[in-house]
Amino acid sequence: MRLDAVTIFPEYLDPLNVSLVGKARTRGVLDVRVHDLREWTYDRHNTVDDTPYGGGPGMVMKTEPWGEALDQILADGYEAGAHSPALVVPTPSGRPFDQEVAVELSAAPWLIFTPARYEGIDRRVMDEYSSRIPVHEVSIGDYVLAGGEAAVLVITEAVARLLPGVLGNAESHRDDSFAPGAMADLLEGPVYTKPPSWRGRDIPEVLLSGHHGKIARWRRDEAFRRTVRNRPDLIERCDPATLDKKDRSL
Ligand code: 6GU
Repeated sequence: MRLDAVTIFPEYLDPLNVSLVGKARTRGVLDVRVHDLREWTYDRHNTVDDTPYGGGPGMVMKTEPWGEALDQILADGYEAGAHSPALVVPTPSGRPFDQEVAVELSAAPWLIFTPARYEGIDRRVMDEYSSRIPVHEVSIGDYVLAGGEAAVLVITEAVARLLPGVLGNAESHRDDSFAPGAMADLLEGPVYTKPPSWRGRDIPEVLLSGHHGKIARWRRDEAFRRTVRNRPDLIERCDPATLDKKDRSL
């Protein structure tokens, strides 16, 4: 997968060199290119923003630097053999980013992120590019960040770990909270490792029983309890057929 990101703070995206995403890059699974939007400014102050038409607080990012940046990145990418680009526009007014969107984006061959600062980008930029390529406006939660760069890190990590050959063990996705399957709509329960007793706290005995049926039942009950406590909204909107009689008694 090819990833481009255009930002006025390229160093904010340095963490893309670290850990899982960094490893995906060195393995050649991910081709990441970070660009400085100010390369496409031509005045002495490298201006990227201006006052909003109609008045109001804050500043709006200008059309011309974004248009030139995106035109050049698209042309260079096509030239290098990339195809089927899509824009990912982080914005608090976008569609909620969740595991389903992550799976959808992980199937794309080429994503171009446009994290904005200030009050956002002049609307005409997205109108222009959405007439040419898919544009996904996404929000990572119901709070306001100072800019979209942190969202780029979040989205990239969620997408990269779904790419073939990135996680060591393909099974690692299976029990993820929010993964489809038997535990769909339930959060993951608690996990334990050695030693069996620590500061007087013993691991739940069932995990030492060797009884796989009992262990599976216990894990499901713990997942259900945790979901009721932390995310009652997930229980409300789940398919009742995915709950069993024992869930209802908890
Ligand atoms: Cl994607 N950007 C900004 N600036 N704030 C956010 C967000 C994105 N998602 C939630 N809040």
